[in-house]
Amino acid sequence: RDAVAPFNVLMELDKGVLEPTDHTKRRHLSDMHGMYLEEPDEAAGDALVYTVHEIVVPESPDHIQCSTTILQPGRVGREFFMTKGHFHEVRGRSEVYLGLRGEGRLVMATEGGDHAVEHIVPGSVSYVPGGWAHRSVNIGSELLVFFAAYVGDAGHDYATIEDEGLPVLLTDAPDGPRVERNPRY
Ligand code: PAN
Ligand code: ZN
Repeated sequence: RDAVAPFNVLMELDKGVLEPTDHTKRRHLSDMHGMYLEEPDEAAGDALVYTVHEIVVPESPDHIQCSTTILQPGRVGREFFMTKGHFHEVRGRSEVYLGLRGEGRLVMATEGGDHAVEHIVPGSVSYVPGGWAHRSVNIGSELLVFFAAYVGDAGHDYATIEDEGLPVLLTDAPDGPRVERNPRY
């Protein structure tokens, strides 16, 4: 068993910043090449899309990985800024998302092509069962911030959905955010 002493981390609820944080990763438009239907405008440069702050614990099923994600508002073509999205490498591993700020959607899908879309708002608790790929989308005009906790050895498989994406897209339509079939899926 990996011994970890009890500890506390403080979160700035509206910013998602963890203090102390063990590890921070940033994803820019260039990290998401080919994941949006359209190529980003050159004027957008290499904009920051999201930041993840992680609490690092051993990658074992005895532990629970915790992180916060801060998704910037923005669009590429008609699609809202989103995370890359992934299956867990160990397919059966589940995850919980707690919404803290902003307005988003959590798009989930199985390898068989079933899909589900849930809301992320302050106070929303979303349960992502094992076997469901998941991607979060910021449909608002401010930051989207959420906390995630998942089984320690889950791992991340980005490759499976990298090329085709998920069955549906979240687009900015004149009457509001729209869930559209993904033509590439
Ligand atoms: C989340 C995600 C985080 C970033 O902590 O890892 O929101 O999204 P991507 O990992 O798809 O880039 C989670 O689902 N962890 O398992
Ligand atoms: Zn996950």
